[in-house]
Amino acid sequence: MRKISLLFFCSAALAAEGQSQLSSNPNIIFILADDVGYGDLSCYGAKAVQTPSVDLLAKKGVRFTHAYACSSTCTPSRYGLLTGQYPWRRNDTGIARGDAPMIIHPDQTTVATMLKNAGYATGVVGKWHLGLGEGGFNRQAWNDSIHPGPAQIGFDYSFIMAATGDRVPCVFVENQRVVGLDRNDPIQVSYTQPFSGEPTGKANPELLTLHPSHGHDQAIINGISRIGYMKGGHAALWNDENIADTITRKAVSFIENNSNHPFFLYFCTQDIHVPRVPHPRFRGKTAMGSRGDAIVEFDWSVSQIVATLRHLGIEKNTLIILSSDNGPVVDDGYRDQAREKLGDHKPWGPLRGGKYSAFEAGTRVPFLVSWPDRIKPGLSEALVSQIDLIATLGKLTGQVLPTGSAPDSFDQLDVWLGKSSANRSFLIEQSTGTLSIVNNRYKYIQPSTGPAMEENTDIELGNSPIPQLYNLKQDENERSNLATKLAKKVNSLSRKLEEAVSKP
Ligand code: NG6
Ligand code: CA
Repeated sequence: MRKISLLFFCSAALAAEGQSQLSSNPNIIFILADDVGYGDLSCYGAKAVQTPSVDLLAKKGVRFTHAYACSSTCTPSRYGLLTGQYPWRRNDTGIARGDAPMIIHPDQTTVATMLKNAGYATGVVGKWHLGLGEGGFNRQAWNDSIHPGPAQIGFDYSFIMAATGDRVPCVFVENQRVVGLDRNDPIQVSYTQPFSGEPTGKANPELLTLHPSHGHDQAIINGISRIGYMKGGHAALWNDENIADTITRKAVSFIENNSNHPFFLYFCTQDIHVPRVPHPRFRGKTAMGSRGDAIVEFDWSVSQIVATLRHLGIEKNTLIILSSDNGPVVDDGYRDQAREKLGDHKPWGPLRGGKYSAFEAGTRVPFLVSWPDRIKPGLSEALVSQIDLIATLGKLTGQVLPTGSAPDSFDQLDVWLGKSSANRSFLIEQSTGTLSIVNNRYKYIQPSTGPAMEENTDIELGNSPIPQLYNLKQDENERSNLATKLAKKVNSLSRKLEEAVSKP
């Protein structure tokens, strides 16, 4: 009898504790822009485009100057962000095709599974690009329920673009079913062969309203040729100029539907990835053409999220993290005048390189953390990485991660909330060609045989057959290779990198 009542007492106490932990937990929104560079936002120095809503988050929160994405392209960057495992620990995390199988395994712990366990309502809206279902021609269930998908890695709700704006299928997928599909017009997708009778950008350039500059000459959807071939699904096709409106509306609805208990929203914009087709109301808002206008559209999406929180009275207890998945690119495959109209604007800010690159602009990205109830506004120069999202939010919500999960993620809560300026002890950057390690403001780039320059995008990739060492404190633009002069430093950093690669 005594035993039973004791047990009852304990579980009631635990439940009460869980409850109070939960009710004091903030809502969490991670806003992830696509290809927005270190210098693309006015709070990071841009003059040719104004981003007042993003700037307000920076003003109310902590703005980081040394924050990194896990990789200089999208799929690996997002893989690291959600799992806390560096993407290069696996060999299947490169830029995913639109018919790629789901890359994160359902048995992996993600930020979403962890927060779901903590009692959060979890949702993902926008660009996914992490593979879906079983993948492959004739195996992917585009016309049925697609498994596995976001629900299998912790997201209660999902409204996503399967891959990217420039890859087929050009449809939205809500809770793992294609939205608006007409059963009589099934979707077929192939990344190897065109469908006979279907026009392509290569064969039918006369049908295009936006022409490719490189690649992107396969299926034509809305007058824009894409990567991959697609047939059918006409009623389900998205309208490019409405993507920001559609996904922002879905993000807002998710917040409204979950405003009475803690929620986690992972909101990934298509802006400012190619093809850049901002809604007509944003056209001409900058002198930079569609790339600049897409930044204004991104800022608008942010304004809608914040206005919704304010309207619902939950702005103060909502933690917003805003960042980008990789560095900037000007011409990423379409003749959209981005290069011609760039003017003095520097998407990479004071950094060298860009998307795809081992130089800093590849992975050093804007990073803002705002939580009006708890954060004292400020600027932080601390070395931080998106890889730490899961451990940091685990600490915030009192979650213990299962052994073996998120091996590269460390709790940085005090730093992210601006209470500490301690640097992460070291971090690893991944480019399309090599790995680099940053430690105590020195950066070592591992030798690699890839090209120094990507001609199409006009980006310096940072590949070199000889070791590179830069002092980022004195030489942020990575001009002076100190590898010969500081051979000891090269040795210690290359050893540190090898150690980290061989065992997490
Ligand atoms: C590249 C595409 C580029 C973009 C990128 C992925 C070509 C020539 N280039 O292969 O346009 O789609 O992949 O971008 O096809 S990311 O931001 O999703 O990583
Ligand atoms: Ca990207």
